[in-house]
Amino acid sequence: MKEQNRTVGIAPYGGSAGGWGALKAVADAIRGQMSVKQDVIALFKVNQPQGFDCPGCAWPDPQHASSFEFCENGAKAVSWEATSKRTTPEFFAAHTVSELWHRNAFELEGEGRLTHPMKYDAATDTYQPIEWETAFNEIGEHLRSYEDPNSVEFYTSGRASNEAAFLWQLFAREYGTNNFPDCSNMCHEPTSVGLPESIGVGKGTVQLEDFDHADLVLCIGHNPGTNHPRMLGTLREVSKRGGTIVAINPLRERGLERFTSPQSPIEMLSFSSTELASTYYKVRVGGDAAMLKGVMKLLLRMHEDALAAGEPGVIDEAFINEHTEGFDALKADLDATDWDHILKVSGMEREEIQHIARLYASAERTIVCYGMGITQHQYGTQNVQQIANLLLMRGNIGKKGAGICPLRGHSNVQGDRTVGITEIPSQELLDSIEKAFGFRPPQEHGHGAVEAIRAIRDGHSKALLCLGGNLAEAISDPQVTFPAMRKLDLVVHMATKLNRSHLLLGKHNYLLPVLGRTETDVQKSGAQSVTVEDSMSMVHASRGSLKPASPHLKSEPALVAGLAMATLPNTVVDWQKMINDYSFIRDAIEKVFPAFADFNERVKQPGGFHLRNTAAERVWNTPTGRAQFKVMQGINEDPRSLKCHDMVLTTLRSHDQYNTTLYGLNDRYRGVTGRRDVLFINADEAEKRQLRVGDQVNVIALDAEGNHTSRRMDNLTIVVLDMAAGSAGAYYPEANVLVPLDSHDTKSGIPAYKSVPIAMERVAEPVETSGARR
Ligand SMILES: Nc1nc2c(c(=O)[nH]1)N[C@H]1C(S)=C(S)[C@@H](COP(=O)(O)OP(=O)(O)OC[C@H]3O[C@@H](n4cnc5c(=O)[nH]c(N)nc54)[C@H](O)[C@@H]3O)O[C@H]1N2
Ligand SMILES: Nc1nc2c(c(=O)[nH]1)N[C@H]1C(S)=C(S)[C@@H](COP(=O)(O)OP(=O)(O)OC[C@H]3O[C@@H](n4cnc5c(=O)[nH]c(N)nc54)[C@H](O)[C@@H]3O)O[C@H]1N2
Ligand SMILES: [Mo]
Repeated sequence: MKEQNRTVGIAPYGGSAGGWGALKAVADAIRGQMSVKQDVIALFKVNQPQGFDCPGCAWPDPQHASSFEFCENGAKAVSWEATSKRTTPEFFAAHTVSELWHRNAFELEGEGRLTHPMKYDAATDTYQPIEWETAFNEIGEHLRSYEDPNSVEFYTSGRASNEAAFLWQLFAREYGTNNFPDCSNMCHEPTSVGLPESIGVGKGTVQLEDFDHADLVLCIGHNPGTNHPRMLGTLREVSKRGGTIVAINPLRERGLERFTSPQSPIEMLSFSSTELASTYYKVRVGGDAAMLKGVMKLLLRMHEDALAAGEPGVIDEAFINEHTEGFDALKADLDATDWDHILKVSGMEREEIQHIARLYASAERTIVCYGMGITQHQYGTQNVQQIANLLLMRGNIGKKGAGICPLRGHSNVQGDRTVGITEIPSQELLDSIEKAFGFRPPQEHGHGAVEAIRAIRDGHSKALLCLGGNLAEAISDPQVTFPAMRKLDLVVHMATKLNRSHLLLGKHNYLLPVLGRTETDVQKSGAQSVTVEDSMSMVHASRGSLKPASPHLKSEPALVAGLAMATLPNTVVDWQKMINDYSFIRDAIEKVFPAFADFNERVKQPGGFHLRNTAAERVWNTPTGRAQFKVMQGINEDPRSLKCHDMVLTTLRSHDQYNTTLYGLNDRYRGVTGRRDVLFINADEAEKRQLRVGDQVNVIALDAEGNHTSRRMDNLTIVVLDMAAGSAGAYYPEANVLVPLDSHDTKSGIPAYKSVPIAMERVAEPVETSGARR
């Protein structure tokens, strides 16, 4: 293959994040996907008090937004849903499922919105239209035929509204199971599991206003320029007012460095930008706990030195004494951790860690933001707890301008959890459901995502019902997952667009189309609103305004209620009443969860209302009533890795994708255009292996001992980026072929998507690839 062909679509990006590039990308998305008239209506209503909640991300909205909040990737998410393209029964009749299986995500979702309820017909190998009533009755019959309710899995993706998710868990629990694999199991589960142990609540403690008062914001392992672009506006304000932002990430992400605000005419016209992160540290993939331990170790030192010199210390002893437990154990652990190990695992210089420690010690108010770079590891839960430790050391929780800020993923993933989507329900939750509805929910815990796949693989689970999402592609290990899915007896998907999970067929398969968030939802009592909860626990209403993509769509709440009524002939729940008027669903939510008191009234306030966060008030909901310093044994994901893994791969989102949905094949800020078949490494690593940009390699996943496994990706093209040594990156979901199902955090079960030890072998005779993979 010719040299110039191999580097096609690879060129460094020189600009800032946002700016004209973002405006152009929005214009392209809108032109390509939807008619101009609708886009204006749609975009202006996104994140407005009377409009719909943007399906893009979970970053909160300023309370009194004067103009609509502009965001490139939000606009893409909206136009993707509001497309005028349709995946009709005629389309399905013309293409067998076997044929569609060979298309990639970009091509499948590119066909547009699903329009009719469909059922798979094995004789023709096609999906065929079916009447709603028939579909409900058949699915109900299948579900009633299983002896053990725990052989059914109820998956939830985080776009479902509070109303839909609440009915979903009610249906599953009345049916008799707590099997709730959900996207949160692959996302912020370490937050949900780790933070309750540390501070008594599994959510972030900050609100948007806190960013107006923070002196220091540490951004660890998240990529706001792509994944929560509206956050760049907040960071820009922090920076403009003189606050310090430090980014800690193996990749130098443009969105964390510089930002041109599309809302600022001056920045736009003068091509200027605001510098965001004043300091950028490239931690090695999986090296965060080591870095955090290094910072904490130095704080202890600085504290002792200060006290010895008769100066005030840097650790908040008064706070620690009054509010916490376990500090001595943490100290002992930090003392026992040696610097060689810290430096080797973090891949950072001691001076760099010292710089972070000094900044932290001198800041009065610190916020730590983090994302998937922290959670998706074998020690994800402990990573989160080390962040909590760091904040507790200086009393940075429950103080204005300070706190912990997990960047949630899907726009309502946090809300779904709040209203009961959990495989490990508390006794309190189960009792409240019993009291409110009069049936006794199953008491034993159910399956999370990885457990669900195992149960399906082993034949214990026979049915999978998915409220949105693309579980088969989102979860690790297609080698195991895909064949497992094909063993199912019943598969039901409720979705807006076609994806590859829908093409993994069991014995009986249904594909049911739903209304999107941008669309009007009219029920007996009139047009309905739903509610969502953002990353900062603000609950607000969302009401669609666009004409539904097809007259045959059902809203998610109506669909769930339809399934429940068809499955449970003796149900004690008045499903129909709640569907006629969603305010009755909110009344029911309020009955089960007292935090939602006066729900229907409070949600009418512009901007919604804030759910109480006890830790933010320094009320610690832990068994002893105190916040806990949690010790992490060891600082490396895998203690053996120092010996055998010289290269660890992390899986990344491009700028042109929403999880498994591909909007396009570009990754503007990382300089990749029209392709995804790439492997990112730094210049030294490339040189060491005598690799140049455009060369091809095969990537082989290693087991814990460093042996080659059968999991591999062939013919990836090398792209050199400014990133940490010993670290490689490839795109999710394609790179899931490298992640074994059993590689996950032992505490939370989250797959270790961001720490895959790999080996590389050079491809001697590079081959032409299509750029996009299946
Ligand atoms: N446009 C768009 N928006 C989205 C999404 C999307 O796909 N597209 N997805 C939504 C969802 S569900 C989620 S969960 C969020 C995800 O948002 P993010 O948390 O930002 O997710 P990622 O892009 O997976 O990775 C984040 C960053 O972690 C860094 N990283 C990788 N490994 C490590 C590590 O070991 N340590 C550290 N410190 N950093 C590391 C990567 O370089 C990357 O910059 O975004 C949400 N918003
Ligand atoms: N290797 C690797 N794997 C990962 C990750 C990673 O960083 N690396 N990230 C993980 C994370 S953080 C997450 S959250 C999961 C994502 O896992 P999921 O949430 O399961 O996946 P999505 O790609 O968001 O789902 C996309 C599909 O949702 C459907 N959909 C879209 N909007 C709606 C709607 O309004 N209603 C309904 N019913 N359906 C809708 C469409 O059919 C679309 O095809 O992936 C995880 N997997
Ligand atoms: Mo996520």
